Amino acid sequence: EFLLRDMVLTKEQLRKELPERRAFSHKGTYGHALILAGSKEMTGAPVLSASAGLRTGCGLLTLAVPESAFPIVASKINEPVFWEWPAEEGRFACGSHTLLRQRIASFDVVAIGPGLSTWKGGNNWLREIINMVDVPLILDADALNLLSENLSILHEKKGQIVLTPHPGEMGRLCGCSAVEIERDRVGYARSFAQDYEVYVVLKGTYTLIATPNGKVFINTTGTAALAKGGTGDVLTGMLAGMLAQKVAQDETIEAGIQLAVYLHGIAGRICSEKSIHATLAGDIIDNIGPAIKSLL
Ligand code: B4P
Ligand code: MG
Repeated sequence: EFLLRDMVLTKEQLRKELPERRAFSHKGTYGHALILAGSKEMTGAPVLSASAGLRTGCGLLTLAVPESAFPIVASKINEPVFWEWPAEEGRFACGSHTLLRQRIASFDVVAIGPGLSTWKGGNNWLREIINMVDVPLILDADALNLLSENLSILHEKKGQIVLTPHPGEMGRLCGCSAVEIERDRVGYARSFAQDYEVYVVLKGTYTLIATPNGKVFINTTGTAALAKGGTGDVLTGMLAGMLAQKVAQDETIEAGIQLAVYLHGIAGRICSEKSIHATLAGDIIDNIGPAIKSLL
């Protein structure tokens, strides 16, 4: 029981980790996040992730989308810098990493996955990125599905990697069903994180954070208001926004991951006060501010 209490994330511990907002600062102080998301059919996910990232406090956010999705995505959101990525059949084209290689040094964190879709050769596309990115790299949604085809590309990583699977995606990564994952959430998350030396954020009613060195933390702030499409994309954006600030301030990322997961749950709880049924992913974004404020 003592051990369990140690693993639960608390407000007292996390409020100390909240990035400071200083009077003498500018957008460069708070980091630059890059999010690669979207496809011709999925134009909502990039918008959710990018807004969530900016609301979480990063100074600058670049949103890369396939050019086929660009006009729709850009018409929905004003704040990111847009990057039209060459497209093939409506999604990110393979062999189009040259520009990323040139610009990679300007980002503090990279997130990939929401609304990406999957395609033949996608694992190789992802592999090139894993080989290139030396700042924290967040993989979610279809990036996890592409990864499942060949997990060994994780061994080629240059920087820290954060995976954010729900139990279905975790099952695909581990070669078993979501039901089996749910029977031993701590066990699966811990061994995967240790075997591949990555952070695993295993989502669910009590989201777990497993670290490369075998620690596991439990978040209890979630709510069934979050059980709706798009809330995972919001979490990915929040992680990117928070880690950008941590990296820009030369801090380690573990507490940043914890903060993002904790605040996502609190934002959900604030929404649930109005209605646990009617909450939309966009409402979670609108309540990131109040969630942060509740920590101060
Ligand atoms: P996808 O179709 O891949 O759904 P998605 O696009 O990833 O949705 P989204 O990004 O919005 O939500 P996500 O789950 O990432 O997969 C859906 C399928 O996955 C389901 O049909 C199911 O088969 C499987 N699956 C997903 N969750 C499962 C679970 N818990 N148990 C068994 N199978 C599951 O992110 C949702 C966010 O909301 C997370 O942060 C999560 O922690 C939070 N959340 C959801 N319900 C919550 C609850 N009751 N309490 C607290 N937090 C909750
Ligand atoms: Mg998801």
